[in-house]
Amino acid sequence: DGDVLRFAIRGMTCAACSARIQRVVGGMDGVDGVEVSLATDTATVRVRPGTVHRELVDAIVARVAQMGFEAQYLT
Ligand code: 9UX
Repeated sequence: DGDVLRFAIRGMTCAACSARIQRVVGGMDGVDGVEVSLATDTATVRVRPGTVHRELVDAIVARVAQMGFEAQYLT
């Protein structure tokens, strides 16, 4: 199965925030699954095999920013 990308997420204050991010990122091309933790301010994204990681990272950072949060890719 695919690789995993991890992000630090800033700006989440309630469980609906994390649920929104999880739903939106979970629907993006190249994403096979996502778990967003309000407790640890992180998102763990499972990548669909064959996806260019760099492009997906950039797309996720931009999409999360559109929602009013900040995602930082954790290497
Ligand atoms: Mo909770 Mo988050 O009322 O954008 S949904 S603060």
